[in-house]
Amino acid sequence: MEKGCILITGANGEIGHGLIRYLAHEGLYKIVALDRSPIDDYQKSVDFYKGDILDKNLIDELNRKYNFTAIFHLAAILSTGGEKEPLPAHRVNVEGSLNILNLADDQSNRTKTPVVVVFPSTIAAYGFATPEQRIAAGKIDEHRYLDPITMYGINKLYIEHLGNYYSTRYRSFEDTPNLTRLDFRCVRLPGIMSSESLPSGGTSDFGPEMIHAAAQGKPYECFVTAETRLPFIVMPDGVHSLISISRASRRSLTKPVYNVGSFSISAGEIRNEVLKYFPKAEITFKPNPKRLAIVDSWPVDVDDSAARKDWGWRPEFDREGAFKNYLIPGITRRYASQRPQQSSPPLQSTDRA
Ligand code: AKB
Repeated sequence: MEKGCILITGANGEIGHGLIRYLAHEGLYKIVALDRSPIDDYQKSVDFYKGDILDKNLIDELNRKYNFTAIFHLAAILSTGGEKEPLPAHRVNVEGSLNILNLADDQSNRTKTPVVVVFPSTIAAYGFATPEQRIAAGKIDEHRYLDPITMYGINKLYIEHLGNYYSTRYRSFEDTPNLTRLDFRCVRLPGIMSSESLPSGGTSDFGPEMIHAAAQGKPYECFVTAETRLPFIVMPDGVHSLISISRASRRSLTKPVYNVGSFSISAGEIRNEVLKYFPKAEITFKPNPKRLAIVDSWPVDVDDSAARKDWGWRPEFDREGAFKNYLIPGITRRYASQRPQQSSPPLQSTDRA
């Protein structure tokens, strides 16, 4: 049995890449990675399992083989993908999460040490009735407007509650002496922009897609309006938030769920930032009503003062630094070997609703 291990589900997703790189570089833990498709920047220190979060035999095998100190449960079907296939999304987002909570519950009890379960929730857990209401609400805390309109948002909000239940009340009617419960910790992430990968199946994807298209010399047709505003964070800060909450002292955490934020920006402002660095970028707006309705139900900004106060959350990158010091240099390097393809068709998300 391996000790001192960290499990990462959805390891091949955008956050998974960043998290594996960070933890592998630190070299403090054995990393166990699970995904349906192989992780491409395969690292020697990683035990990779190709498989489904819904495969209970596989989850049992992991439970038998390893003692997990922490689990980063990233596997999910995002908002646009979830609207296209709501029932598979429910299975992955809810049943898959339940499998992980049961694994962590079993291990916590077996080893008598609480397994820390880190769950990235999302601004999709919020839901505003109208675009006017979201504008009027401004920067919102963790407790209001929790009426999500997407399968993904509903699933995430439910798992926020279920995780908290597992860590505080689950099995409370059982006559089990010395019950040790798992330690559930959750951050609500805004849209994420990475210089290294493109998201798929999300609705905040217009931000990163616009920048990646410009760096490749491809025209981009944005699926929301220029005025559409969302909170965003860049990948290193997203990873940093998950690592930080996983290591915060339990006593400092006063809430089951914390907002983390960095900057709020409209699609038109992202375009302006992109044009500073890629003046020939061709970015047009052709709103897709279904995807726009999803974004219009999300907050324009988040109040993350509780995370700042309780566990010292601070993003490294503000809006200017995110573009100047992280996104533009990284994306430029990534596509440096490719020639501009001005005649290519506009880059659009494959997950258009
Ligand atoms: C999505 O767009 O679905 C995600 C999210 C905001 O959680 N990026």
